[in-house]
Amino acid sequence: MTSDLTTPGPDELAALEQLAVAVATEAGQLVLDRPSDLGVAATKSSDTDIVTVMDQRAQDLIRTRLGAARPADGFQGEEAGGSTGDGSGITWVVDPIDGTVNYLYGIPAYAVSVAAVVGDPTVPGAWRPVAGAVVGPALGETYRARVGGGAFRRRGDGPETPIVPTGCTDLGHALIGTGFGYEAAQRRWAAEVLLHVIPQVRDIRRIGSAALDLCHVADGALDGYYERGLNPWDLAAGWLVLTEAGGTFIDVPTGDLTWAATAGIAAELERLVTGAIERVPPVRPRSAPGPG
Ligand code: LIP
Repeated sequence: MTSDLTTPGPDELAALEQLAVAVATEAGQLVLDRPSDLGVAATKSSDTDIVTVMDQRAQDLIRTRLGAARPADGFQGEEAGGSTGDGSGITWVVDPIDGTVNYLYGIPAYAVSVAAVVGDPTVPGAWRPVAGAVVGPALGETYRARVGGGAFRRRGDGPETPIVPTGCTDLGHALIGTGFGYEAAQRRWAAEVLLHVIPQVRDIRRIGSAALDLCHVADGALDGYYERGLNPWDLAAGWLVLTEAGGTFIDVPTGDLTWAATAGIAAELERLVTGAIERVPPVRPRSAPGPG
């Protein structure tokens, strides 16, 4: 994959965004028809890191559509099977169902996340999104963004509206999202960090989809979010929706930590989370991200 971080021109950006919305919407309709006998088809990093047949079917659909439209692009999906592409400078980073556990349990907080990125998404810190979409089919929500184009949300058949984060400037009144990961040691670590965070904020929400968490900071449903151990496909599209909405996004590749916030509390949240992490014994390094 290329190391070129050049942003495509405005016409290509608009086309990439439109394609991301189209394939995420189609995949969202596919997974919305949730089989009554849905079960766990496989596990990955742990026996609670699950894959359903719908994760793979949705990724196969997205990859087929993107390959037909832009055959020279690379592809990196959460499920098995990626490609480096043929020199277009664009790689699609896709989570076919972000919030898979919610999907398995019939909880509507899950989303299809599709992002076009430049650079190399297999190398932390060496890539960035330039267009993307997050579609929550059970929530009837579609978020879209492209570099320089702003961030928008459509709910159901309603009008598409521009989105902005809250004006929160006091961390003690901030609603903060987070997550805990799939490995027991990682969840214990995250819970111990949370013990230091939760008394200092309004409250915590654990939605279970990083893509939706990031979009909810972008549209003001959350004031901030942090999580450790996310993969590129969890955050690629939500990252761009957030920054194009005017939010602050920080992905610390070395620390494997992601956080997002409305600008008024971003520095405070970073200090709080960093301070909490310094007070908690480190967890063994997470295995490097990779499909499968
Ligand atoms: C999920 C993330 C969530 C995190 C979960 C899991 P998946 O992605 O969106 O924020 O807490 O551990 O990583 O596995 O459902 O695509």
